[in-house]
Amino acid sequence: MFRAKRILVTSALPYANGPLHIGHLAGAYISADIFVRFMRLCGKDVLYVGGSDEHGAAITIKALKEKRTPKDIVDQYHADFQEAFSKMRISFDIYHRTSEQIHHETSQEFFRELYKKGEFQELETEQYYDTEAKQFLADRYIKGTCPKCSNEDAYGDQCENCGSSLSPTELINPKSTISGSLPTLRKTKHWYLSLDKYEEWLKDYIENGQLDGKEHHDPAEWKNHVIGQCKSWLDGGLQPRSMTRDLDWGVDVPKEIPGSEGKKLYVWMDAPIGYISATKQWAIDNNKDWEPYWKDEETALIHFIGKDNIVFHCLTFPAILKAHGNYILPQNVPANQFLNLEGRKISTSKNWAVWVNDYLKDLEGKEDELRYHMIKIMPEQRDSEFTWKGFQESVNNELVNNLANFTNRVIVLTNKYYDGIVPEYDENQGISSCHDMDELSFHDSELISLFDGLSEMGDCVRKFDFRGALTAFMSVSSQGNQLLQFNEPWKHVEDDPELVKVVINIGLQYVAAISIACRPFLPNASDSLRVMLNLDPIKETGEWNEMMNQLAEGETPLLLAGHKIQQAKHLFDRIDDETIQGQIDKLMATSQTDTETKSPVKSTVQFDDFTKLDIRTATITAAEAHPNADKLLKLTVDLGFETRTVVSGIAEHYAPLDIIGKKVSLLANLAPRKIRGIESNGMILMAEDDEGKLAFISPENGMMNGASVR
Ligand code: B3M
Ligand code: ZN
Repeated sequence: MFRAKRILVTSALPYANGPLHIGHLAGAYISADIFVRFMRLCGKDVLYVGGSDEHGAAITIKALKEKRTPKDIVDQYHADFQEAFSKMRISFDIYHRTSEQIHHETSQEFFRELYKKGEFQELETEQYYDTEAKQFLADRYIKGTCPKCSNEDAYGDQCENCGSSLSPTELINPKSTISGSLPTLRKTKHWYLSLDKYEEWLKDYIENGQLDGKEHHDPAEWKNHVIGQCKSWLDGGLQPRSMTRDLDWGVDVPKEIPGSEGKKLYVWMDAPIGYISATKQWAIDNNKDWEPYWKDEETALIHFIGKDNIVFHCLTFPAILKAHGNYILPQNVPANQFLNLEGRKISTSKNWAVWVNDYLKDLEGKEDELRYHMIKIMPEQRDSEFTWKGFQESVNNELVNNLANFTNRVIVLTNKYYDGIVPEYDENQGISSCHDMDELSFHDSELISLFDGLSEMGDCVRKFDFRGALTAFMSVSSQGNQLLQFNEPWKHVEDDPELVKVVINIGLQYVAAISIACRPFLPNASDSLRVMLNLDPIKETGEWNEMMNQLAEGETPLLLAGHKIQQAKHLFDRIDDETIQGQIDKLMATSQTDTETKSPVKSTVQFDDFTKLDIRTATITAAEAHPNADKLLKLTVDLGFETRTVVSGIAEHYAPLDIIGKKVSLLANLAPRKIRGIESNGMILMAEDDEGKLAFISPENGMMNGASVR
């Protein structure tokens, strides 16, 4: 697939209605940035576009609340985003905005074309209307109870608690978010895209990677959770979706279309087209042609997004592109899942978040450190969690103790022993290395390990496995450290100077490779290492390929003997407990816990009622996915005196392999029940917080299985 002639990469356009938090970064930006930097290092023609999503109810509601104009709001947050992205070194080729005229024109052209082709059904329906505010209530203008999960704060278009997509009339107890009043129904006319017409075509695209009978991509390369979400939409059947709204902020429905007055494009109609208008603007600014990026089949289009945007990028936008005609479709949509923070869901309204611009002020100069930890915990396949302690451990144990320790030792020793000149070494130094490739010289065999480590990293990036890529990269640094530990050059500089020369020479080749390989993850460290090595800064124009060729051929080293390097400078510093505690305190002090959502204590029971429950300690000895249900696991638990099968609804929270061996409490005398075809004998007790986070009720270590809990 990456034989494609050119690659067009997009990151979701964030709504310009509030600052960026680390969840945004983990979702769609750091991942995309790793990918584009790596592809540039491979010499690919890659264009990376992004921008602010400045339309939609998210913006106008914020404006209403703060008694400001929407324009004022989007100007503020657009500037905010630009600052955050540039400091975090997210390397967009263009960071655009949907309020630009070129975007209005481009999305209107799409609407016009679809209209001309008869892709829309004009439907008059009854929609909620706020008589006080004199406004129709679409999307976020209306709140109510989710019919699926009973969350009381579900929006008219989506429930953020369970992820269901909703329409306002499905909400229980609908309320206007403008006035809080009970809405009334009123007739209005809108243009609906017949998504149902594309259902079979989309199925073929998503499930088989086929477009109009031709192979388009290999669905095995897509993430399971992305395909899974699309399939569940497709299985539910696609409905026509309204592509317009009664609003006064957004892209106008083209004037010449009868009935267009007061109508705006639905934000999810215009926002993805923002990728196209950004490309057009980039082409104007750089005197290039935009069309090959969107219309040539030799372009691979990749969308980086969070999981809440999957349906729009995998189903709606492809249908819009298809309906328009002449556009390519996404080759892959490597969406990430959600990042939680210190045990809870990130929440803007409760201020439970790490705001990127706050981080950049409080921990100035530690941008790479944040990138590193976010990659390490990136929610690629399932939700993951950011904790400040985890962040500190990553920095101190990995960036400082492994990476900086290695590069620093090599650079310091080179300066100390050889005045900073890369030492010449004796080819025939056959000192045993940690690897048993005795037919090769020590130097060559070490460089082969280096090559292998880097190849592994590259393979992972190409598969969108960025956590794996980071692990492979850090193993290269560990190998370097082992080289030093094993040969202890500092002990042998007098008694075996030839050994020391070859060890330092290898170490320097490693550091030179690291200065390139760290680029996608740690761009600042890459710049610093290049200065220390007295090499040109990385321009991301094919340096990876050049390096891999050099290593494969084994003829030209990455750093030539005789080259003079500079002094070492600290690459990373330890983060102390005080800094971390400061951040934890700040989070706790500024967040609001919502006491209303705490479930009230149930009515009183008598002791006799309680003693009817037979709760026992047990150990999970086997766990596997339930063959007939995504949310369930089939567990085998050992009670000491017997083993049992228990079906438990925890598959979305725990991977089977992670819970084998777990001590648990089991309600042992619950009546057996068949759950999706498997008989369950008992119930594992779990604690569940307001955010739906689960934890086992585990007896302390050492307690035997089968003990009574009372
Ligand atoms: N603005 C939703 C979001 O920020 C939306 C993405 C648009 S991508 C075209 O999550
Ligand atoms: Zn819900």
